[in-house]
Amino acid sequence: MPALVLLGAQWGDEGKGKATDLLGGSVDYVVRYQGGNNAGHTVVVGDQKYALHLLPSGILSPGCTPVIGNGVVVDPAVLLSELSGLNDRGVDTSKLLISGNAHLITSYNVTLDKVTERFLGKRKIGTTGRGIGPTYADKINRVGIRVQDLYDESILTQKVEAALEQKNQLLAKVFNRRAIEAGRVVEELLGYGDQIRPYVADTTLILNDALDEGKVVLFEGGQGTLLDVDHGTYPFVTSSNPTAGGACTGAGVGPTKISRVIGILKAYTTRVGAGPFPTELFDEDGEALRRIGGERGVTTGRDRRCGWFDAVIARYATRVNGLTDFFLTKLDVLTGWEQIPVCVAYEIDGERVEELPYSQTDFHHAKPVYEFLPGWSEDITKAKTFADLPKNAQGYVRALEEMSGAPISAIGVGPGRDETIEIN
Ligand code: 2SA
Ligand code: GDP
Ligand code: MG
Repeated sequence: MPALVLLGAQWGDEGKGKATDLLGGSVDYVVRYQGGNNAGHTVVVGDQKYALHLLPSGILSPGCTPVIGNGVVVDPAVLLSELSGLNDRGVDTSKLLISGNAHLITSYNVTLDKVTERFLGKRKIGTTGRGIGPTYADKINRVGIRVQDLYDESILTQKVEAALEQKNQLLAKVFNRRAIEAGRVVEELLGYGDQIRPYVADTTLILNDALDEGKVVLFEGGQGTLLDVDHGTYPFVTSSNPTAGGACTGAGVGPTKISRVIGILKAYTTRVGAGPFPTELFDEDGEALRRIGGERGVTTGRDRRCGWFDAVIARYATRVNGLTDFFLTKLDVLTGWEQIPVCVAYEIDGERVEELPYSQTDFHHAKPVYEFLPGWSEDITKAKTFADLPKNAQGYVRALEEMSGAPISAIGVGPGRDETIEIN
């Protein structure tokens, strides 16, 4: 098993943090390949709960080297505070590696993210306000600041000045804001340089060498398939590629090295931020899923929108990621419903549609076609094997597997590391 990818099959928050942590003991490297501190991964180890935003979840596994790849955007202040928070709790973070090619989230990009959302009003995306979009925009516009720039003051100054030239005009003319002084930004960034330096490395070289030596590398996605800037519900997406291909570009590893792509799939659906969501519930069932599932943003504290399982989305995730298998999470949250609706297709303008429509207009008009599966009332949180699950819970898992296009190899029945059923 040379390299594997673990990613969100829906709109994020499927439980990737727990799944990565679970595999952490058997892999040598865990690599973040996209996104930044917009992510929020919760990992429960014994009675300890960790909320990670920027760092790979593998940082909690002592034998594992955590890596922040070139495709990630790094807020240096958040990085340092997350590291010191873990150090204070006794977690060794000294093995962390950060790509010198990763882009930095600067304070002006955090400002721009926030003022743009305010400016958009009703049309806003509902971003996390962490500067993600503007930082990726700078990268594509070739005015981004990279981690390696922290070590050449003259280059850093030129780049910050170039980046601010247009932005200051925009801030003044559109957002009615004061200009940002390049000198101050440079000073702030240089202040982080020395503290980050021990971690900075040529991560692409290290990862490829490790793979050549037979080491196991796990790529950990942030967000999810439908938040992908190419394959998601654009424009209501994040500005990177959480889908499997992102692991190659975001870490500098070729697709021939990847032999397994695991989709993390929640037993129902959630979404944070704006955008279409066909199975969204606005009734007491939605409220109950939110309450029982603890569906609240790990980064922003926003309530997550909740709805029933959507097999059209799961099939789409199988297709665009080439998924080999799924981890089904939060099955325990569904305990207690007499019957559980599952969306098997959409009705769009009077027609039944089995595949996710590529047209944004069609997706906005999609109404779920439900099948109703029998529920269960027994507590499943202590189940250790598939056979321990009540018959109807087994039936629910098998039905989802059938509809989603890839086998389910593990089932989450609680947030803890050991609350997982593995299926061979
Ligand atoms: P951004 O900030 O530019 O990436 O926002 C763009 C859209 O992407 C969504 N997004 C997320 N959706 C789910 N979970 C995310 N991480 C946090 C969590 C979210 C939180 O784990 O709970 O705490 O709010 C995440 N990050 C980005 C975002 O809602 C926008 O729709
Ligand atoms: P991520 O962004 O995909 O890592 O997911 P989050 O951490 O944002 O949200 C998933 C939440 O579900 C976290 O609070 C996890 O502790 C929790 N969780 C993960 N798997 C399970 C499970 O199988 N059952 C229950 N009840 N909670 C789970
Ligand atoms: Mg999350």
